[in-house]
Amino acid sequence: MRIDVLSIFPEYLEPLRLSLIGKAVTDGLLELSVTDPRSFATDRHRTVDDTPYGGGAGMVMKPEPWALALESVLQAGPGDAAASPPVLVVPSPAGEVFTQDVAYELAAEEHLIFACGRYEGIDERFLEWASGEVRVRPMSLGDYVLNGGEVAVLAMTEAVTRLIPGVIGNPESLAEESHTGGLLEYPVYTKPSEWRERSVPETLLSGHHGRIARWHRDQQLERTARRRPDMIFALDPATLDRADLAV
Ligand code: 6GU
Repeated sequence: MRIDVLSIFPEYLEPLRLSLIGKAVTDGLLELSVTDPRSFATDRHRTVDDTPYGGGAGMVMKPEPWALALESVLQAGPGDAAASPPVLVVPSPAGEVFTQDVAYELAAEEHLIFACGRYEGIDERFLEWASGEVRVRPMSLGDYVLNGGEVAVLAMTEAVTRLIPGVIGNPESLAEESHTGGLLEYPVYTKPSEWRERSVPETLLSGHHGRIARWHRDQQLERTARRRPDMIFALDPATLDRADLAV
């Protein structure tokens, strides 16, 4: 996979070089590049933003430097004419909510481009024009406001790249985690079995695989019902067994 990030604060994306994502790059599983639209601004002051038409607070990113930056990464990208066009993810609190399902969809793509707007966003005409070149997906992390898309891109790229085969050492850890299977993860314990007068739940020490599996499942159901009742209502009833209904 290739990931391009367009940002006027390229240093903000430095953490992508660290840890598991950094290793995916070194291992050749991921090609990662950050492009600054400011380097495509042509005026003396390298202007990338201006005041909004119609008034209102804040500044709007000018379309031309973003279009030139996008064209440059489209030229440099894998550019397989037979493949479907790249996906342009536009982080915005006004976007579709980014979920684990979206992360799996994006992990199957050949080329992802993230356009990090700052301030009040990018001129809408850039997005209109871009939708003729790429598949545009405005994406939000959730119902709160960040100053710009960079932090959201760090979160989304981590969620996506860890799903690329080979990035995570043990693929079984992907199958069990929260948000796969529609339930939150169960609580976990390690040694010692007694710590500050607290014991590990007895079932986990029993060595009885059937009872342990049932305990895990009950914990998932209880925790999800308490913390995320919305997820319980969204469950497919066909995925429930008789014992689930007793929880
Ligand atoms: Cl993706 N971007 C910004 N700027 N704010 C957000 C967000 C994204 N998701 C939640 N708030």
